[in-house]
Amino acid sequence: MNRTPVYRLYGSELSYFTGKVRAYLRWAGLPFDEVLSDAEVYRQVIVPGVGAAVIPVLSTPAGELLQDSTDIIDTLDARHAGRDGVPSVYPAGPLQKLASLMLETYGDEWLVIPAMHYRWHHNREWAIAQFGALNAPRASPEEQRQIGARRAAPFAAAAELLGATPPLHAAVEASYEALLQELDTHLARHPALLGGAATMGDFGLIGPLYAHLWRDPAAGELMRRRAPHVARWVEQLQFRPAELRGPLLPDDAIPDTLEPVLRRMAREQLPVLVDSAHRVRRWMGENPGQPLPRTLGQQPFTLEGCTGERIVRPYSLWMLQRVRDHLTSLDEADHQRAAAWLCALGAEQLLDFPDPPRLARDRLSVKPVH
Ligand SMILES: N[C@@H](CCC(=O)N[C@@H](CS)C(=O)NCC(=O)O)C(=O)O
Repeated sequence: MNRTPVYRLYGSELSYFTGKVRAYLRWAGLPFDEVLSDAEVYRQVIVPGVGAAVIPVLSTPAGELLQDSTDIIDTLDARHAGRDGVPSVYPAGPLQKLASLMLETYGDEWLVIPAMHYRWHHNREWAIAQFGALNAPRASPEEQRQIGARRAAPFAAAAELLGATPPLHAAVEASYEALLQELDTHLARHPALLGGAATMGDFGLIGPLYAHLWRDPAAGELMRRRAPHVARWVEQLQFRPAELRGPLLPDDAIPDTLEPVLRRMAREQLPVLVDSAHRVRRWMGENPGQPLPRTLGQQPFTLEGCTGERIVRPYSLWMLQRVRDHLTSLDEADHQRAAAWLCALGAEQLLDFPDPPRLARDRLSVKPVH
């Protein structure tokens, strides 16, 4: 294979979804270079190229600019997996693939709550300084602080909008610390989520667990102290990913130790997705054919027995559509096996999910497919 960089990743060490795509590119062994998304790059490449100020963005040898970590990984997986020793992010086994897609949705669309909480409520000054330094690398420290505060403001506000309001802080931390414990127990026995190899679910979890929860100082200290096996997995997936290219568990098995994590997803996130689906269906009925706004009002959610409010994100349903597409594509025997497994996890809501009309991605939100 030609080893000169053919892909270019625009993004930042601070960014959740850049960490996901970077880990994938390294794991897949695809040659790429990375360009920091400073103010100039946003102005000259990202905003004109993708129509929104968002990272990560990947440019391809054919001159395409891809955005959205899932689309990027799916595009590269379709082009490269199975050639030149590049593995696929998708397990061949139907149950393992289902678990992998569920965990991607959980990492991308739910663990944003603890990630943003720890960054903006425990590492705020540090994060502002980093935002400034990365956005304006040549500015003075004072200018960087001002630029950082301005650039960081929407992200800092997002922590509360996503649900980490002051009354929920203790619940967010209790839920995250319990998750760390569950993952630590699992990763003490297995190199990755489904055995010896990373799959899409690992790339979903590495988003929050690298940039925010491993790399930010206070959260990183918590992870290294409380969950050393999780820290080891983060470091392998981000820096030594060849170590996570072994075999998956045989016979489409899901490790027992992963079940508490999947149960947590079913308990915390799935009811929110069901509620979102009802709201999105209603909105689509009232606004036929229209692209959906990025957020659609507020909805209640429950963490560790505490109820809060968060913004409704139609985009999450596009992620879930991927899980539903996989489930509905299964033949009868596999579907029955998946149904029994989902019921045992308390995830039966995935089986009779109130699917909205079919959705396509539309920059940072979604639109109906015509
Ligand atoms: N779902 C998208 C989300 C990308 C995203 O949220 N990127 C963040 C940085 S990690 C960003 O640039 N956000 C700007 C914004 O949300 O307006 C993906 O998978 O790429």
